[in-house]
Amino acid sequence: MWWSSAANASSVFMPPQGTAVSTQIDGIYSFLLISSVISFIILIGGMCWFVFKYKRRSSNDKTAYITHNHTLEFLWSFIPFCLFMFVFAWGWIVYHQMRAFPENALEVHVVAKKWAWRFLYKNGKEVTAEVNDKGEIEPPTMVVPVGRPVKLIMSSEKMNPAKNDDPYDRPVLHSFYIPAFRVKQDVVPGRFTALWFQPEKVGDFWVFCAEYCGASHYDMKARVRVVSQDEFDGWLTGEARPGVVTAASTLSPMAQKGKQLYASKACIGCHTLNGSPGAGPTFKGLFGKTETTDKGQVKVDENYLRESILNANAQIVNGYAKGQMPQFAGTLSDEEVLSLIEFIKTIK
Ligand code: HEC
Ligand SMILES: [Cu+2]
Repeated sequence: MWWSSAANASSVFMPPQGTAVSTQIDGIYSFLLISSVISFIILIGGMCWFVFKYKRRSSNDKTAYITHNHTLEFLWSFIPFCLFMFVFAWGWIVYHQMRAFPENALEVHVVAKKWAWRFLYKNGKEVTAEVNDKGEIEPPTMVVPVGRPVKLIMSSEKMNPAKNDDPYDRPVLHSFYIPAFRVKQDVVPGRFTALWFQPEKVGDFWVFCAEYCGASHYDMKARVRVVSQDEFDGWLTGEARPGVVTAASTLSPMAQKGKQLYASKACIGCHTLNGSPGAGPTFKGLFGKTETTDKGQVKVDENYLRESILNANAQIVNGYAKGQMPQFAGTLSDEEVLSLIEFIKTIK
């Protein structure tokens, strides 16, 4: 299945179980599914059978005078009641485990914005989406050690946290979901929420944003990479970033810097490099083309790019909405804007 392609696929309905709690959750779900199917068969099957068996066959048929039956009424209330209480208690126990945070957990901070995840480790290591040497976007990859509890402390921030007076730039609700671990938690602006899991399988697992009211949550992909403790320690203190080979770049140092800003300033969440539209227009072939905006036709040159980056709402590209892109005036230096422009020029 496509959603489990990041790890070894196994189950038909759900991705492989990457944590101990996923076995328990799948147990509850299977129980609910199977008991619902059985109830359905008894109820609907019984109904059909009664319709057939007690069909009025002639005008002499009289309905028996039945007012009630204590035993039956007690049973059809008490049996479902026991079933529901059983499911409630079972769910309570598992939920309680999921909310009891182990003391020795490795803590990782998760910061969401429109439309990307960022992972921060205590030693200052930061993971964002990146552009690999093939020019493709690599989703941010959170690396964690196997067999050890991990606690995520999550928050949602503005696209442009340094700037306060942009009316369009508001943090939004997200939902952090790792299907293979069976854990999901809302990420709420203005407060911290938390989540923990203990990965039991080495491998790569997808992270999705399961919040669907908003333009591009569907596109907020990330990965959890579960590795051995040794490999984790080496990664945490080392320079290497997942998916990015830092060797021989053909970009000029300035464009190289622009490429980093493209990832770190969240442009990556809205502007693709491969021609497909995201929340904003793609950067592919942008420089030099003629763009149609609400102010008419414009040739895309350095000045147009500068204006588009610093004051996005000065002109709106056809087919896109005003107020989606934050204003970067006051948060990007001239040199940073130049670097971004140099980078955009290289995306042919
Ligand atoms: C939340 C999404 C979002 C983010 C983040 C974002 N943009 Fe945009 N951007 C848009 C949208 C939507 C448009 C089209 C509407 C408009 O013209 O304002 C756009 C337009 C542009 C354009 C004009 C494109 C064209 O086809 O004419 C440029 C250049 C641009 N953005 C650069 C950037 C850069 C550089 C960054 C990061 C520093 C960035 N954007 C961050 C959403 C975003
Ligand atoms: Cu989201």
